[in-house]
Amino acid sequence: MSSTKVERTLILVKPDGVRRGLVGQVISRIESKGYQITDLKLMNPTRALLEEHYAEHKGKPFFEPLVEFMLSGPIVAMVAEGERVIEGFRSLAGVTDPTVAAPGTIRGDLARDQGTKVVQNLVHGSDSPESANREIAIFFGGK
Ligand code: DAT
Ligand code: MG
Repeated sequence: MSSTKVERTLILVKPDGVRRGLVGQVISRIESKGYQITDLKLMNPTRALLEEHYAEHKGKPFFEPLVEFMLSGPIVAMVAEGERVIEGFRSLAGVTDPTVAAPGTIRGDLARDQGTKVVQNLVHGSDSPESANREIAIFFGGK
């Protein structure tokens, strides 16, 4: 807890969040927490980009539904910066399953089980410094 190392994380508002007009709420929560958004774009990612981003899930039963879902509409990609922002944003987002994500979190307040093969949970946040570097390069490396 005494660490003060500045980190960067990749945050995505997934197609469900953009479709439902929740981009502002997500950004507001990030800014209200005190993190700085240093990069931001609305985009239509390619299948190749998404397969690279979600490479760790290749072979899992939800991989193809996940990629299809992520291709179903525009997403917003951003980089947020701050001390322990990787852990901090995952805390703001809540756990993966929105049904049990704590009230007060983005997923807990704004998402629920939709009965689909892939969990639709509004946002992505990198889970480690290694993932963050890799994912930021995928989404913003060639800008
Ligand atoms: P997170 O997004 O919380 O880091 P993850 O990296 O394990 O979760 O999975 C990526 C996404 O895939 C997740 O946001 C929703 C979906 N997903 C994960 N596990 C799933 C499962 N068991 N069934 C359906 N979809 C799942
Ligand atoms: Mg993940």
